[in-house]
Amino acid sequence: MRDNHKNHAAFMATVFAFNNLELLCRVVPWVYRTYESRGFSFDYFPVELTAWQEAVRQHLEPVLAGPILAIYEWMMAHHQDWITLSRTTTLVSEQRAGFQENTKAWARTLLKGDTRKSMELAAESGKKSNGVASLYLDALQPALYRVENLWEEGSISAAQEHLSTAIVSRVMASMYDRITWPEHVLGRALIACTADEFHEIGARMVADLLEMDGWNVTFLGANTPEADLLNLLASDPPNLLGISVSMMFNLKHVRDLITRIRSTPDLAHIRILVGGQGTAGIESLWQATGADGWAGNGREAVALARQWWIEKGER
Ligand code: B12
Repeated sequence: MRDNHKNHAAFMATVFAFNNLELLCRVVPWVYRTYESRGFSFDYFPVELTAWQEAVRQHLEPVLAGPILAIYEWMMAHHQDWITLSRTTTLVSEQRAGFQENTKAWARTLLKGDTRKSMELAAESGKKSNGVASLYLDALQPALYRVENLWEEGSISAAQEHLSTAIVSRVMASMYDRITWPEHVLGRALIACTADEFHEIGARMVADLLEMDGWNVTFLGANTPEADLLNLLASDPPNLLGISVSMMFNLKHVRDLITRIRSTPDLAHIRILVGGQGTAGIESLWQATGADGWAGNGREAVALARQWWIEKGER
């Protein structure tokens, strides 16, 4: 609960910083649903929101508190609507999740903790042409989204979700060894997750797929502190920076980072691509981060990066 309140503060700060109420409309029904599936009464929310209002009143000057309190009032006035939406919508639609015929089977294998079978299935896929991309994007990604649905409903535990992710990481590491890597015919790319962002599998898929397309890739993984990332960029600026963000409360980090990069003359030329579930579904969101472009999945990321590289060569 303490983490969730910390996340609430960071999330509301993002809503205000981006001045984007659509964010609330996506996330509040999800919060209602996940809490209810874990045994909370919906009556909890008016109590929680009243407590937040009280905190805002206590800690902020009235002139600053006023607009914030108005948003909390609006959220409370729509309590019944949030309940309805929590029962009728999902954060990631089945269509966007890209569920395939084999998704349930993969999710079952992951949830059972069957590492060997996962490795065998992956090795089979890897032999086909475009097999690695297909394994990542048409099998593992939808399977993890499916795991998410089950976690959200309260049908599986956090431990089972961790188990699935751990197997996916091991499968990806095993594929890395099997890939025939092309020459580095394109530029240098650096892929990172923002500070406080612990979801790294999607970014890692993007990193591997870019490398398979001929980029010379550096992958930093989860939770990269902003100052350290800026130092690394300054020491050897790449042509392309990919930033991954899954949690919407981390969007502010993305915007702050990009603002700093743009205001540093030696880095201002870097093309910046953003992606991850925290940027998906609301176009104005990624645009407000100041990035040059957005891609919804690994294939789109590779296509856009290549297009940028070709455009650059033509200039
Ligand atoms: C595994 C997982 C975790 C693991 C991550 C471990 C790891 N090593 O990565 C751990 C346990 C750390 C975790 C923690 C949390 N998680 Co989590 N997690 C997931 C889960 C089940 C899978 C994530 C994943 O790997 N997906 C598969 C990848 C391949 O998909 P992807 O990330 O979308 O990536 C693709 C695209 O988005 C895009 N892309 C991604 N990055 C980039 C970057 C660029 C540059 C580009 C162009 C494209 C791009 O391309 C990728 C490949 O096609 C998701 C469910 C889901 N829908 O994904 C929840 C999920 C993301 N988590 C969620 C939550 C709530 C949390 C926690 C807050 C839980 C908690 N109470 O502690 C914390 C937050 C931690 C933090 N500060 O970051 C929610 C977010 C909901 C929301 N409101 O936004 C989700 C959606 C689950 C849910 N439905 O409730 N989580």
